[in-house]
Amino acid sequence: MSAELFQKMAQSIIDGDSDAAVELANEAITTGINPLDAITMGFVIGVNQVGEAFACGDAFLPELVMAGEAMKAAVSTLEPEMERRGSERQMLGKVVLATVEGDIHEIGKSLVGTMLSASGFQVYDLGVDVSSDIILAKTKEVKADIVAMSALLTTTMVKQREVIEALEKAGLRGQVKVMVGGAPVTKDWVQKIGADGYSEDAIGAVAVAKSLMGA
Ligand code: B1M
Repeated sequence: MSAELFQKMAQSIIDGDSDAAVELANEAITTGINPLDAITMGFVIGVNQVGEAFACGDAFLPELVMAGEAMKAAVSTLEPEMERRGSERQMLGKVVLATVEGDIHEIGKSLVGTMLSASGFQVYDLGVDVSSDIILAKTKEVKADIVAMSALLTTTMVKQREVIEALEKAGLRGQVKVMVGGAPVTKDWVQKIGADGYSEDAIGAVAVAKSLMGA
């Protein structure tokens, strides 16, 4: 039963059909399916398929855009339920979150933000295409414990290093942990840029953030 629903979810993204995606997300909520399962076992399968087709030249930018819009609509529909299910309510720490400069991919970053706030972190989501200056200013302003950066492009990953360098220059690196993520981010990259942690997905991001806080 769920398998069929997951398949329909993937298909709604492949079709770029935001209305169907929202309807299926609502169906997941009413039937008690874990919203994160709906995302990872349903909608993400579709968006990955469109991404692969785009990489091979079998799909074009309009399809990528429509898939992205449908994915965003589905995740936004599921977000309140993810927040509602978050059981831990104590404040674990302050996180400044952003997709780095030059990069407008927001879905994975927002998912990480939702999971972190559902798990008890206070999240300051600065959005996408955020410069190191803005990240630095917000880090200072809120006295963040963690700076969390997403990058989906091999060309924008370098901005993660730029932010770490800016934190060092401002004398803040000793007071703040840095975690990074996004499809092209690897363990090697994390070591190379001197970040404190990374994760391949949103659930892992919560575990990493907690361990960085010593929780
Ligand atoms: Co773009 N795009 N895109 N895109 N897009 C990719 C990333 C790409 C791999 C597609 C491909 O070619 N196969 C490719 C990058 C290639 C590369 O750099 N090697 C690509 C490209 C080339 C581009 C453009 C350059 C296309 C163009 O214009 N010619 C352009 C770039 C624009 C820019 O940013 N300047 C572009 C644009 C877009 C859209 C706007 C159309 C749209 C985004 C819409 C939006 O976000 N509102 C889009 C989409 C949808 C994708 C794919 C298909 C899906 C991304 C996504 O949302 N995944 C993507 C291919 C793919 O990844 N399969 C692709 C679902 C999401 C839940 O996963 O974001 O990976 P993800 O996040 C995960 C993990 O990575 C991790 O947890 C999340 C949840 O599990 N994670 C973290 C993410 N951040 C984290 C942070 C953490 C920890 C974990 O700690 C801080």
